[in-house]
Amino acid sequence: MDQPKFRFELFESSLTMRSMVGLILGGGKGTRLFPLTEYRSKPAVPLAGKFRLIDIPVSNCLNSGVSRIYLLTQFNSVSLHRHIRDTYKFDRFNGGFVEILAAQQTMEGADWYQGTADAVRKNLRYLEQPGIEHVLILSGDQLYRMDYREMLKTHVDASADVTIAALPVDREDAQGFGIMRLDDTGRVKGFLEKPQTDEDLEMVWTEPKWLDDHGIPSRGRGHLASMGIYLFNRDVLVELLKNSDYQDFGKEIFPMAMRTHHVQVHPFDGYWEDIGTIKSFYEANLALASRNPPFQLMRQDAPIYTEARQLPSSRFEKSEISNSLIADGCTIEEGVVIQNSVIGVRCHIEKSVVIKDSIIMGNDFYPTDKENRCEDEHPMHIGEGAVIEGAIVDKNCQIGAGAKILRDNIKEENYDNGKVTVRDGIVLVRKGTVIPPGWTN
Ligand code: ADQ
Ligand code: ADP
Repeated sequence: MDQPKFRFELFESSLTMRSMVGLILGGGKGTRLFPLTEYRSKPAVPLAGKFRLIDIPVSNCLNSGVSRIYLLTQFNSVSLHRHIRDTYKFDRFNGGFVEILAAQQTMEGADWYQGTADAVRKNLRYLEQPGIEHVLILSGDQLYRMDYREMLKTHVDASADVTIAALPVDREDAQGFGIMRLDDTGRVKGFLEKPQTDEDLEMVWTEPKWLDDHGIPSRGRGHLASMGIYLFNRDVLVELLKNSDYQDFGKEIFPMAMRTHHVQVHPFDGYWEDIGTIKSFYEANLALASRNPPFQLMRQDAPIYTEARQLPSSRFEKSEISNSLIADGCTIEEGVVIQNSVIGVRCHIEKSVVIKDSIIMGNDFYPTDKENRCEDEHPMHIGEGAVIEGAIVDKNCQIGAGAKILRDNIKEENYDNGKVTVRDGIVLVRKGTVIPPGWTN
């Protein structure tokens, strides 16, 4: 008896998702991820050895049935274009696309996007096309898995104009987020972007019991943070943006919208990390390599998509590898020790190298191919006996034999000698850097 009803609901929900457009905020200038964003835009920054940041929100969209996706970016890099082009291919029956909308000179303006709301406003014409009922606005630098169909259900059940996904956080973390105060039905009655004072934090406090009563284990957390994931009725979004010149969703649009419209909360309590800073990016990558990763990359029902590179399996000699992700196309020689690390595609790691608590982004070419060697004939490898600890090594670097890149050798934060820089206590080796044999940071 239940079967036909279930089928009907599925059919109905897939129709509704087809009238939704995903809009991913691909970032300002990406300064907090510098120097990983020195030559590429933030959505193109490599993640977990073989993905790029943009793959997370795009995969969440595709797995939720949202297949029309726009990506807003300030700084448009060739690698982002190439990645989108080579990864997200749709057939004509599906009608899907992932389209990059870069800040550019148009009749409407010649400026960079001034803020998140301004970025969306400058692209309203894509949202005003027929057949779009809902617009899902997402951040491009977060690691989480969410079924947006559940969010749409919350939105429709509450007859809301706008729905914001929210995560319980403690008082200390609350200062870094947009925090909401709710009424008993989950309708947003107060919104403060990054409250700092005790008085402000008190104003947007939610009784943990409310969360527990609504099926979200509060574990004492009394603030509901906006995750930067917004579902708008298309017409409401257009109206809010056209009738104001507000630049920012968190600071301006929501405080206004909750007074004039029905803004509902969609509570969420899964793993969710903002990976917009070097520290959070580093920690999230290493967490993915840990024994019990908080975010599961291996999920048949909700895969994370990325470019299919046609690389062979990695090859190892006798080596000691633990709590690490090793991507495709790598060669790892004898006596290598790799702990708590992420090793990206096409790495060639020579004998007796030690890599701990580090992210090695990998190479765009096979380092062993003679024609791919750089002008000084060093292959893009990690040379024999090199030691790397607490570092992020961007793509296409050559680390000479016996070189040492160690967090214990950091002398000062923000130190920068053009090859190596320090951010949040992590040593960063810039893309394409040649570190000579025996060099020490
Ligand atoms: P923040 O992340 O601090 O807080 P913001 O800097 O506006 O807010 O960034 C939101 C997203 O938009 C990020 O992915 C960012 O890269 C991107 N972005 C920023 N400026 C952009 C621009 N000009 N053009 C295109 N993309 C841009 C927000 C909310 C908070 C919420 C947190 C959750 O304002 O209320 O709690 O996200 O992380
Ligand atoms: P990023 O530094 O952001 O990772 P790149 O611009 O280096 O990105 O591009 C990475 C990918 O593009 C690699 O797969 C590389 O093989 C490929 N690639 C690099 N140069 C070219 C090129 N000229 N034409 C086609 N593909 C290229």
